[in-house]
Amino acid sequence: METESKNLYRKIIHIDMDAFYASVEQRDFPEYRNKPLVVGGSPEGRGGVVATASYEARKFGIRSAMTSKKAQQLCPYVIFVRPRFDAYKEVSRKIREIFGRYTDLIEPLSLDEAYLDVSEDKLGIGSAITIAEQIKQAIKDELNLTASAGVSINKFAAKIASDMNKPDGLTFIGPSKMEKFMENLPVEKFFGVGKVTAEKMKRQGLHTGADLKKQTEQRLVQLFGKTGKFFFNIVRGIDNRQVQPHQEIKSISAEDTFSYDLGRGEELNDWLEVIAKSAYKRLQNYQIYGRTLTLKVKFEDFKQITRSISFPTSITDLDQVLETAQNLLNNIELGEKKIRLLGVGFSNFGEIKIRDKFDGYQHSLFPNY
Ligand code: DCP
Ligand code: MG
Repeated sequence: METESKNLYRKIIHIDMDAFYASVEQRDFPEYRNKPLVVGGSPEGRGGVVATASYEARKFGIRSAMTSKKAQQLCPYVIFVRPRFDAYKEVSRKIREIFGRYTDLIEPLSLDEAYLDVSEDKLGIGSAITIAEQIKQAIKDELNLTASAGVSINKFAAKIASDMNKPDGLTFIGPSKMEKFMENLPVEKFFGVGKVTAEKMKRQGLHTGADLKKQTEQRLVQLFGKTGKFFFNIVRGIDNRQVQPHQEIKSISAEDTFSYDLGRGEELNDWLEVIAKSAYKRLQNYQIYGRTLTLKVKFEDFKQITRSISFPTSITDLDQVLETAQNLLNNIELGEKKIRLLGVGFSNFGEIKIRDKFDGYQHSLFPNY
């Protein structure tokens, strides 16, 4: 029945801006247009590496992560420009705003790249291909930049697809083409297959998806550990990873409820130190520092208060954290009341960071089967 088949497959779009930093530079500085251009690095001094190269520079073989020296050898008159991260962040915000017209299920992977789940789009368009076309057009009209899109039924295929017809591409890998497509894919194209794994695969006679498909799941797990399971599924076109909208980090905190209520003079200060240190550790994990420290106190009667102090600059030092938290606690009129929970939090961050599903700020390439 039609209503049933309608929801059989997800509609996933992967969008990736073309030669991102370089295109922004060429857009903003007409003198760079149609010229071989490298963002990042400089041929003089200690060198540095290429962040990205304009398509004109790529014709000479210049690529991301190459040394500037090498880039200049390949094209002696290539132009080097300094990155302007603020400009790229601004574009990044705007493309996300464009995505947001169609869905709230947006998972940014970097400034220039995101997955969208448009299985149920806000405007009721229904066709993921049409949505991808509209997004590309909006990026052109409103930002004077081009993006490439991949449309498919899962994240993996959508991401591979967006890279297939760059620049300004739109590639659709539908369910009927999926398995054939995966079979023809060289092993290097699979997630997590770096040089070392690729070599290992080739030694085993595994060159393409089709070769992987002939292996049993057990064999793949034996060879490649947990990732083997991912390979087993992906060559069959199965990738159930959800598009996970990340949230901007507004605060980072740690708190603890005590096994019994504590009054002043008991181990309250010790616990405060433990909790403050744990909150501070999270800050370090995320590499993000805020100007405001907040102490949260819940009393034995479940009433809760917070006390904050804001500094002119970010709190980066553990001693400052401990001292500030201690001062805030000392200034609370406790009387005979006991405390059942303490929390220490940080906010007022100077930059935007995205919270991952992990508390460690890394991306998960592999689903947890
Ligand atoms: N980047 C970087 N260092 C790298 C790779 C990328 O600093 N080793 C930066 C510069 C890129 C941006 O990230 O412009 C986006 O990376 P992409 O891999 O999407 O590369 P581009 O957008 O530049 O090119 P493409 O058209 O191939 O997507
Ligand atoms: Mg890109």
